[in-house]
Amino acid sequence: MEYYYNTNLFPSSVESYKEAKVAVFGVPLDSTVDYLPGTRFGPKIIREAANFIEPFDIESEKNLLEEVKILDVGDISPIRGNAQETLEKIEKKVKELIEIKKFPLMLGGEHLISLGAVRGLPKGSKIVCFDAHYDLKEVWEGSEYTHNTWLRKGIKIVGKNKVCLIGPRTGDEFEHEFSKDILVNPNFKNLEKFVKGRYVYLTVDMDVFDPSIAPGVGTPEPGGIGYQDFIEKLKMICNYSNLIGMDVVETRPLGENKITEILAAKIIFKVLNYEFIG
Ligand SMILES: [Mn+2]
Repeated sequence: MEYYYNTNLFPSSVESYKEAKVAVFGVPLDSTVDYLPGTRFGPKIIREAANFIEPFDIESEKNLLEEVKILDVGDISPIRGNAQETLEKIEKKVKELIEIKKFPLMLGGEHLISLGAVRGLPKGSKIVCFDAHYDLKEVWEGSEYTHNTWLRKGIKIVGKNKVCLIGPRTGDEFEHEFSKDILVNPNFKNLEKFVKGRYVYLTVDMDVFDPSIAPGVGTPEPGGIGYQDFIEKLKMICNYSNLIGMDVVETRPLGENKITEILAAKIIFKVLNYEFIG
């Protein structure tokens, strides 16, 4: 078995689109407001980190690249200053991949890109969103299309009862009020009930983790979850749902400190292990 290592690409185990089961693509979109810019480099640094970590998984005792047919299909270039066009491109890509039974794995980029993916999901799909923030504002900095507003738009598509938020710990009073109608931080039993047998799209904003283990994010927020806690929930989601796609967003480079992108790559490997190897 040959692997195709190239730090510009996510590690791939097949050469052609036709053979692939998992299609990885990046969307190098930066935050609309440059408080802590750099999420446009997210896809690049996650790909580099993914080439660095071991494809062999001790828990499953399997080599991910031998077991799962992965192909990096490149980037979707965001259109600067034109969120709608960027979202349309993502929607089209996700729809196309799901139709031909491939698993879309999107690397961000700021969290707005997840709205494009949600638009491309089949009817009845649910969303599980790991995030420090509600992302439920109606408008932010004069725009309805930002990382702070995307989930509000997403809920308009899938419905309030089809969204589960894990890890939110900051937001304004209006988001907080709105969030009372959706499933937030469920216990294991309720999370199992929510995902069981359903098509689930998983979106992981890296700021859900505590900044001590994931400092390289667009909007760090103290008091986040740890790796083991995340993994336990992830395992249950993968075991009980029919995972239809995923993204990992909001990673940004911090020079020599590469722990955030290594964590991002690691959790992607874990999802692929739980979902496709078991
Ligand atoms: Mn977010």
